[in-house]
Amino acid sequence: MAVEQTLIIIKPDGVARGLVGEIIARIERKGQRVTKIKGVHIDRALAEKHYAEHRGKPFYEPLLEYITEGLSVIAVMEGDNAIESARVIMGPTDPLEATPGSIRGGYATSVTRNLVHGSDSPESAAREIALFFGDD
Ligand code: DAT
Ligand code: MG
Repeated sequence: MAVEQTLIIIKPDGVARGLVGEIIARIERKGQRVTKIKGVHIDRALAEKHYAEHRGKPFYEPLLEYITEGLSVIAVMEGDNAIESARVIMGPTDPLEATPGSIRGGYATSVTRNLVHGSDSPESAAREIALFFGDD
């Protein structure tokens, strides 16, 4: 097992709906621990950097509008296999394909508004942690 760090974002509707504690707790119960956490209203420039790989895709503009619509909570979480472990708890990208026991499957209804982000690889995690916490 590898100890990893992953970047978790509770997206704006998750914060607005009061699901921050629930989402963090679900990932904690799987075995991860919070090492850094803060609230950020992500602006357009930061969103473009975070989602650079999706530029030009049909869902890119709605995705940027969504992620910039209000306060997000950004956390670094750490533990054994943190990256894949958090994504198992989150469920697949489309909440309608996610099992009800997952965060997305249980609490979200649309692929655009899928509540939570988790890094997808060690390289993404390092890039995203530097992007959101590099100046702290
Ligand atoms: P994930 O967030 O599961 O890593 P991703 O990196 O492929 O998924 O996409 C980033 C976000 O973009 C995703 O959380 C929601 C949105 N998205 C992806 N595919 C989409 C689609 N087919 N339609 C609408 N939004 C989509
Ligand atoms: Mg992704």
